[in-house]
Amino acid sequence: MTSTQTVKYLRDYAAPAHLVPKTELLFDIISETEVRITATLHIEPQHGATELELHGDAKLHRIALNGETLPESRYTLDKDSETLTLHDMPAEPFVLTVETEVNPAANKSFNGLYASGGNLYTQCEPEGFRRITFHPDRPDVMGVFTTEIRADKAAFPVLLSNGNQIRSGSLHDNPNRHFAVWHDPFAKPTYLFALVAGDLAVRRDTFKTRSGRDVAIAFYTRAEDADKTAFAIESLKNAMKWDEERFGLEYDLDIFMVVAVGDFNMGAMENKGLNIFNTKYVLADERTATDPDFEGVESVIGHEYFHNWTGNRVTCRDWFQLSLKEGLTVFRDQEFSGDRASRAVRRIENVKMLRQHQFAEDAGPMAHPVRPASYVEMNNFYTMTVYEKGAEVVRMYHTFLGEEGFQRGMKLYFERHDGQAVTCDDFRAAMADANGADFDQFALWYSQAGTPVLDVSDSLQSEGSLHTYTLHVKQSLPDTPDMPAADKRPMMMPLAVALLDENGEKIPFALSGSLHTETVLTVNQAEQTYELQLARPVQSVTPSLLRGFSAPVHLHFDYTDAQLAHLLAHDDDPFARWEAGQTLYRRAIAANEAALENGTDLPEHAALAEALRRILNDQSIDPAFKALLLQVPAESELWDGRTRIDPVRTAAAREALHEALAGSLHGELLAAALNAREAENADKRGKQISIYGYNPQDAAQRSLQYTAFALLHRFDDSAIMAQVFEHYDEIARKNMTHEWGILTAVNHNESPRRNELLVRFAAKFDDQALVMDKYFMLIASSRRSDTLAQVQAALTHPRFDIANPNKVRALIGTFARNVPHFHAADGSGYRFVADKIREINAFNPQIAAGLARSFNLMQRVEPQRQALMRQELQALADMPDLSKDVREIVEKILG
Ligand code: B3K
Ligand code: ZN
Repeated sequence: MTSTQTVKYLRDYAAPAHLVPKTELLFDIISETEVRITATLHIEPQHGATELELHGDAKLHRIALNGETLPESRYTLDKDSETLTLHDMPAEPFVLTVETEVNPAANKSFNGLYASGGNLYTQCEPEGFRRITFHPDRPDVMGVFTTEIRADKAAFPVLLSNGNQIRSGSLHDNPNRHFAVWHDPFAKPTYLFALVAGDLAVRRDTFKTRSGRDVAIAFYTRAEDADKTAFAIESLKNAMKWDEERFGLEYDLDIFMVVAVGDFNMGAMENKGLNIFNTKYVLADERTATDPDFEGVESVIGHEYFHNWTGNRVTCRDWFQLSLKEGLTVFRDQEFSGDRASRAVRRIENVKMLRQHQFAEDAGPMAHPVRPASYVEMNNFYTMTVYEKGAEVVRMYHTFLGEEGFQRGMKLYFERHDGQAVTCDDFRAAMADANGADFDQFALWYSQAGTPVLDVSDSLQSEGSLHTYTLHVKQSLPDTPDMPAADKRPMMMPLAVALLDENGEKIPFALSGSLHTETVLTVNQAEQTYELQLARPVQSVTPSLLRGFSAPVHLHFDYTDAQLAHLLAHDDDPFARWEAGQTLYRRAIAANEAALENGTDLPEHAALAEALRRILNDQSIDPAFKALLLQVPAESELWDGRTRIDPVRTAAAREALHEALAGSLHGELLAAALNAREAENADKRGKQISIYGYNPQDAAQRSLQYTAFALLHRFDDSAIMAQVFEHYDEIARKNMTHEWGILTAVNHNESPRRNELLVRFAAKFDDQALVMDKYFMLIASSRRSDTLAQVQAALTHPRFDIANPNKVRALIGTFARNVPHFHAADGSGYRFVADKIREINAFNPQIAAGLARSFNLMQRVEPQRQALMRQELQALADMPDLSKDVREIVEKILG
């Protein structure tokens, strides 16, 4: 392997030699293919430094020092590291003027300044600013920005940048051109810089802060999308209010702008005062968006808004600290969503996502701590670990300290660090100091990768009137590529527990003097024992462990199936209750898998079906929670801790469980689906169709309805198909959640009728880009035997565009998660995805690197598939022009 990658290490951090407290930018937009940028940097050398290092890869026209053009002999430009070194600079403050030129229309990496549909947009985090001009471009170099934009009035009527607009008007030399000047009074790093120019519609609103200031709200979209921002605007206002009420944080500028763009590498970006969003997380109406889409909009709008304090006002010292802002802001957006509605359901959804994706990352070749120690391409470290595990780490402070203590920590954090670029240790110190708590050992969460394992066992002893319940907890940490288990030290974590008696009642117990019905144990040693004195005699104890998923770990306890059924029936902690069901599902699928491997009969799973029957019949359970209880773990969770995996067999075993349950429970499932439909319709008779909008209560009923419906299709697919065909239009007319619910349920059906439905769906929404993404997702997620052929055909669909990240994620990304097809034994799935990585690598390395992660499982699949995967990855690694983004991932997987 030819690897000449430059690795950056956290341990090499050095404070900046030059500060840039003030930056003036002039963007002269000639056309979408030509933009000239003049950057005026007010530079303050530190400690007499005279060699200035800037980063950039834009076309450089001129550099001037205090107004005098510098000869080329005064600087060296290293193309590989995109570093411009200026020699013999003054040791006193000076002004550097840099003139560059870029071609936004040719920029298909969507990093830096790029064109989309004739408009111009920026994306600068983490290092996109250097695609525009030259600057130290590191987050600990913060400054105040003033930005002037000049452009043609007709082609670029809207000119936006960060902060407040301080001037605008026509240009004297050309009345067809205009300008706008924006000033952002808050010092910020370059990664939060943003510019938008183009022909956009705007929808305005206002928000009054609790101190009585009026904040203008403006949402910019293409004209044809302007009618789909109402929900996002409401979500923003809810988020602004929530941050005031729960965190005491108020917005600081006079205007908050959001711009939606269809070409975007990720979800959204928190640029100061000018958020730029993927259309997917702004545009939503009931005809085109599902309930989870609405929930996604609310949560991402919240997330980006919350960054204004956790990210922008207090930012990261260096990119290794990314979780400082991301883990904290994910925690905040999760709390926001939980406070809005269905806290328990939201929590379980977050845990599901963490376990499916972050646990898999932690168990694979890309495993890294929440604060990575090294990287080649920073864009590869916007990971589930940094975001989602990072949020769990923040949640653990909250669990230890409680809401009040946590908020005391937040207050101290802002008192100490407002306006600064800081580290994860600074956050930890604020939490500790504000509460007199000791979080020294807790620091290991930031440096040790891999999911910890807790092996828990128990015993019950009675002596006279003394009943002692003992929990024994053993903690272990796995090997990860960066660190062997032997070098890892025990971590500190909260373990929330309660004890259930034979009736499902919580048993009060005494622990260190006080009486509890549940408690949070502090686990901080390799092995430890907790003795709980029961307040009354009991026949048996069933422990409810890791309640609320109190720590991001694997917990093993040798429950009997009967104990799990007991928890599933009675536990009052929704996570623990759901988890009991999940464990039963995992056991059932493992039994199926063993039977498939040995060629024996599949087990019947009668006891599990019985437990689920009680759940289905229990009218006291929230329908959204009931839907979650009916969903079996995804394959990636089932592979936890395993090697020599045959992914297709796992998928078949999982599918066989679905079929068995559908067979045993079809009466109950039908009743549940019909009741849920009835409940949703009850208050709507005779009203307009638009009443089928999003609200959490109706969403819960729809979630249950279509979870049950998808299972029913496994029981009797031809009857369901006939019914769907007859009622499709009538159901689909209600809203997209209904339409999507039907389509996903029948999407695996081999009959031509399924294809006909998809064709109708695509024809109906041909002009709706976000719905066409759904169409491509349906094609790519089907278990039908011809799926690869359909995916290949979809590549030539007029609405497919390989340059558009949403389309790539919808078609190719979804296919790479389609277990039976991606892991097809003949290697056709691997070959297809590798070919697309090769193609996309040429223009959008970030998106290509995202797809390369699909091969993460390579080391853990059985030898034949492993060889097929290796062959594809090796071919990629051998490409001379492979981007450093993709190379970093591919080489790590190859090992
Ligand atoms: N901070 C951005 C992510 C930037 C990703 C760069 N590859 C969005 C967010 O987390 O809010
Ligand atoms: Zn974020």
